[in-house]
Amino acid sequence: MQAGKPILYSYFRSSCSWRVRIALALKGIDHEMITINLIKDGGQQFSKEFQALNPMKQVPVLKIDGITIGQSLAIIEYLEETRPTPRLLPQDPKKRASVRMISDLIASGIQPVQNLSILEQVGQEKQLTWAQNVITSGFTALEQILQSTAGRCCVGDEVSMADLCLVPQVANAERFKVDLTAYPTISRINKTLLSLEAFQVSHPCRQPDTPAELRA
Ligand SMILES: N[C@@H](CCC(=O)N[C@@H](CS)C(=O)NCC(=O)O)C(=O)O
Repeated sequence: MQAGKPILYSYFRSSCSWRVRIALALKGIDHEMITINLIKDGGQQFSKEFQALNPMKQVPVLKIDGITIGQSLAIIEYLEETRPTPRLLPQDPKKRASVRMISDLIASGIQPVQNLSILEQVGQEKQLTWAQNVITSGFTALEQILQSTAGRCCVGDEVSMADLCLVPQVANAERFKVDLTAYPTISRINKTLLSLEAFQVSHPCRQPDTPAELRA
């Protein structure tokens, strides 16, 4: 049976969706997009149809090659294994470990603790400080790690999965008004990556579901 075009379920502002959008853009994978509004109508991620796709009720989800994958890093690793060019995990096992360490630091240590559903539980009044504290503590560790791994990118000079995690997390930091002056390496790498086409076309300000006032 012929599988159709891959379908990405995405929300413009979702940093995890942005990771996958960058991977698809870098690897030149033609796909369709279905947007899931995480806010509207109490959140479209809670609909029966979407829960059937991802019981975690989160984006991104990618339907590809006849399977459905949730979890952005699992999606990126699948794309890497099935469509290896350009490479997003270095060949050298030590560099590969660094890429995974940085990706996990962001994907397990920062983003989930400032995700929408957590902030809702923290409450309107405290959520800005909460998010700022989470990101500051994660970025302090990351800045230190990058001192020994970074070149032009998070690990050496080649764009990797770690960079796909970094840029969307910096966007979250900016949205939560985190002062980035204490993180010169993070800021430098972010600036370099944002000049690349794959990061620009996948940017939250340029998605089909980006509201008019946030388009750029
Ligand atoms: N570990 C997951 C996290 C996915 C996640 O947190 N997605 C957020 C958007 S970035 C979401 O769908 N949140 C919906 C909610 O909190 O209700 C991944 O890497 O894909």
